[in-house]
Amino acid sequence: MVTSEKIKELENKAKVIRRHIIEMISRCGSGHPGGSLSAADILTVLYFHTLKHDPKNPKWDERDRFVLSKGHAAPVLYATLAEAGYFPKSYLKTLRQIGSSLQGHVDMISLPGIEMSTGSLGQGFSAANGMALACRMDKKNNHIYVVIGDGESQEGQIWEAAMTAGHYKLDNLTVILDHNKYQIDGQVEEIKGIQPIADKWRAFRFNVIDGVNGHDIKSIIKALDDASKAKGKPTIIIAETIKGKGVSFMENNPLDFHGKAPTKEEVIKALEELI
Ligand SMILES: Cc1ncc(C[n+]2csc(CCOP(=O)(O)OP(=O)(O)O)c2C)c(N)n1
Ligand SMILES: [Mg+2]
Repeated sequence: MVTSEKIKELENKAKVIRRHIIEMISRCGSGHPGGSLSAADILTVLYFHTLKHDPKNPKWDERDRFVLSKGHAAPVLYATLAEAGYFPKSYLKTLRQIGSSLQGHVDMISLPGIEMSTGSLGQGFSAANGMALACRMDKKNNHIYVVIGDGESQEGQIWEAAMTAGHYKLDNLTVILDHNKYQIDGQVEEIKGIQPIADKWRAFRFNVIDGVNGHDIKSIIKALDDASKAKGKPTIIIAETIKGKGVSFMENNPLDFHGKAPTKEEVIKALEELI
């Protein structure tokens, strides 16, 4: 049972993470705000409620694993890791600077806490399958989580990976689809539709938890709790989200804010909305 105080605490944490996303991207003048903001509540629940992890010991053998398959949303993962204590928050200022470990897409070699380097869409999920299989072989009682995008779901590799996870009955794996309905240049359903998405995952032998409000902390917690209890099948949580969530003029506006930094004036407006 999660208390209302804990829910409030998580809601506030997500707001802080959204503020970091805006500040980081505007400071360096490039990056992906839309898909970072849509995943902020999901990552907040994962790192501050669900995941078994130790920021002071990122390689802890018993840890759960998180893979951000939609690696262009790096700012949300950096902000979350900093808030969790993996590295000082002041380091967020170095996003996309030469020599920084915080590059435009996440790098597992240079940044402790990153389990898989991603950015080439479609690949992170396959790596997560490998982790889930390895943990099972080692008889480890931990869980692997992977966030994928809906545009990313047009990649063939996503479906190869889905077939693998279903075939091997990877019940230590949970996929979370950030279903924000937009990709880089428009609506997913107009560009190359993925519906009926829940049926597709069922056909790939997944336990499907759909209709989850991906911005409601309580609903995300419940979905993740249910996923961890599922036996004999991997789970997908279809999280209904809004691209750019939390900043009114970024919401559902991929042509301006999929991969572009806000101006100084826009930053002021955005931060006012995130108090
Ligand atoms: C293999 C590959 N092709 C193209 C790109 C360029 N790209 C970056 S993000 C993106 C759109 C992704 O859409 P979606 O998965 O819906 O992400 P979100 O809406 O969560 O930002 C594209 C095409 C890439 N990173 N990798
Ligand atoms: Mg999308």
